[in-house]
Amino acid sequence: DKQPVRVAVTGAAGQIGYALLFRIASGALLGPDQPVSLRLLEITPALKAVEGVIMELDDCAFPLLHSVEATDDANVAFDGASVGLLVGARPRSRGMERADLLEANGGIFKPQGQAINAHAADDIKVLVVGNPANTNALIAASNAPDVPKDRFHAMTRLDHNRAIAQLSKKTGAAVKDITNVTIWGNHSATQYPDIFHAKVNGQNAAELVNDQAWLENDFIPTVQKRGAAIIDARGASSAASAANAAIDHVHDWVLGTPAGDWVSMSVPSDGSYGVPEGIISSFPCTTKPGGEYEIVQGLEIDAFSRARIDASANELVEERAAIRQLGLI
Ligand code: NAX
Repeated sequence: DKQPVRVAVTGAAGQIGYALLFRIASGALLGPDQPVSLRLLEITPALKAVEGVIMELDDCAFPLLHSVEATDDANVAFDGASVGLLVGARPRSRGMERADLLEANGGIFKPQGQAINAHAADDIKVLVVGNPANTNALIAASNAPDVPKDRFHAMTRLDHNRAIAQLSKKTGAAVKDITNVTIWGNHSATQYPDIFHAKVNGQNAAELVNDQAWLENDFIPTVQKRGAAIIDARGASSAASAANAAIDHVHDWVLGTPAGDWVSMSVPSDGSYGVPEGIISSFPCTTKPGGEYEIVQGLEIDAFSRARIDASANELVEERAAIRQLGLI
């Protein structure tokens, strides 16, 4: 029998946490034969709510759930963890400037990076979901100097899945027949969903659609602003779809992407495609079982895509300058 893998989840009492934990415990994250041990991190006032979630996890009697523990101490939560899902973050409140938002999140992701550095397992893989996810991931990575930088990712898989869904609606093709979609840049309204390399039943998606007006005025803004549309309709931000995307990201990171396809992951830039080195930006990535990923190389980028990739990367460069100024990295 396999030894349990320890998975740390922050913000466990939140709405994404509630959609995420049951799927991790069911085997959707690491596979149907891999037992998991959950460590749930929350702020002290939310620990009681977490106890309620643990009662429900118990009541599912998941065969793969080896143990669950809740704590308000990051050093305990990340102790021995091989996977860290960093979901809890400080949301932007009314009138909050970007610097205030980054500073408030620095107060969360700096100590969590330090705790990961000191206590996580050697094979730790971290996915940051809490916004501003890309820059929060950079704060955590920068405060974990002994952990390889490529173990810190931010989530743009929800955007990737949203792009596939929109393309499926437009073309009438099944989701399973759509491959090679890419999200470039930041998980923000500047992100660039790219269908110029995407395929629908093996055919180039942009050529098949052949509708520049739809691309510019419908597809791209719909994907960029989908989070706001869901808040508007549901009265709360995306939770189940965000949890699903987090499962997809880590599942594929650990278990590999299908041959011929890729996924969008925000990873530390190595300068590929002219994206400034060091920022955590979204790229098309392939993975192999065991946890290595590679940025797909050699895609042709035309002027339309170039301008959009640059705009989103520039936003990340500005956020990096702001967290440097605040002494967070
Ligand atoms: P909730 O407000 O429901 O839950 C967040 C939880 O985090 C709360 O229970 C809070 O007590 C906890 N928390 C706060 N500080 C903490 C700390 N220092 N340590 C541990 N826990 C802490 O938010 P939810 O809807 O679950 O969203 C969580 C985050 O995901 C938000 O930052 C949100 O913006 C972000 N999202 C990111 C997405 C992405 O694609 N990258 C999409 C969905 C979502 O908007």
